[in-house]
Amino acid sequence: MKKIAIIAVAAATLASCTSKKAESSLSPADQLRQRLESTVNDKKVLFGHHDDPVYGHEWAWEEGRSDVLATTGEYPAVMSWDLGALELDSVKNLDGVPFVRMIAEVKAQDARGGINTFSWHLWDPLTNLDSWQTGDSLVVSRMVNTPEGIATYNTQLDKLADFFLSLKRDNGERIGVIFRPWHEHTGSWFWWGRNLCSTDDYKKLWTIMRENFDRHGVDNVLWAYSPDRCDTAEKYMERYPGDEYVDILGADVYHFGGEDGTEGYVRDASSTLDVAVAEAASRGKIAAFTETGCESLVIPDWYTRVLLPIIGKHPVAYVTVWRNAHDKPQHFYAPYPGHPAESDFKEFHNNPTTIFVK
Ligand code: BMA
Repeated sequence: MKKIAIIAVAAATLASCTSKKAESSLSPADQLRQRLESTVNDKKVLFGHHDDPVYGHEWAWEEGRSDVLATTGEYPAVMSWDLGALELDSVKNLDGVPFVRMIAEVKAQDARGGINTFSWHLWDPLTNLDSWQTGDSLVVSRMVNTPEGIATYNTQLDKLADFFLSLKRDNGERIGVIFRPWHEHTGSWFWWGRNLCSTDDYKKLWTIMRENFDRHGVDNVLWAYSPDRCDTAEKYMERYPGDEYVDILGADVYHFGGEDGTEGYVRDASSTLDVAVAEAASRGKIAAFTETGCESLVIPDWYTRVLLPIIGKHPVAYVTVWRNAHDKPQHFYAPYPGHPAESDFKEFHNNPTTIFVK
């Protein structure tokens, strides 16, 4: 209830400072930008979970179910999705989520006052290798520098642009969403990673994408840049495509190694978010903790003891944890009913700073 009250007050404040005319002239992306900015100004943080309402720990594809809902009574305020395989004309994404269902859930999340964000674990358009195939270090170079590569990349982008344009409310208004392409590029586990392409070629992935989306008239996307752990601004900004291409400065940092890994996680998440927050502030952008988590929640009070202090020190609009796989029992990042981390997660949910939605 309290969370709904917060959203209602925020909405009323926004409505009172913005005339109806000015509001309707804002693009869906700019409306979402305002929402995220006011979240940060109010010192709140939206909680997010990947694929939350379509499957969870040991269940899949039921409607209305969610591990976060089952443990807290509310849905995550941010639903995270992945578009991988849309570019192949597949009806399901790389983790088996039907795109038709994803679109329905995006609408449902918007209707309950929540937000949607998308990543893209795509297949290499020229050789059809998945995102994790790093044996060929010329993939990006061919994609952005050869006529065949650019044409094939644009064919993929046409499909993504059409997908984003199709995200509409019942009244026909487009739904503002976040898109976070080419993520974790400061590591080298995806074929667009740091050791697999030049800085210039990485930036071209963004510029070609943006030109394509602009040609399609996509006006409902905020762009998130999300490096993996980086302890200096120099590393973080090395491949930043430019202020005109980015709205949200993120960080993808996971907690590995259980309790032994706590110190390293807190250090790396803090140093990366220090940079994201400082760069966002100096550029008029929004900072976010775009991906994190402690797999299996081997630390039962991880949410309140480890994560909450980090986000308390870093003004981020949202924090997103990765998925609760239905077919890999140890691969989950939010607790499910009966898990030892459940009561701590309820406490995290009840903290006055965290936002979930009904
Ligand atoms: C990884 C794992 C994989 C999944 C991929 C894309 O972190 O969760 O099982 O296929 O993300 O969602």
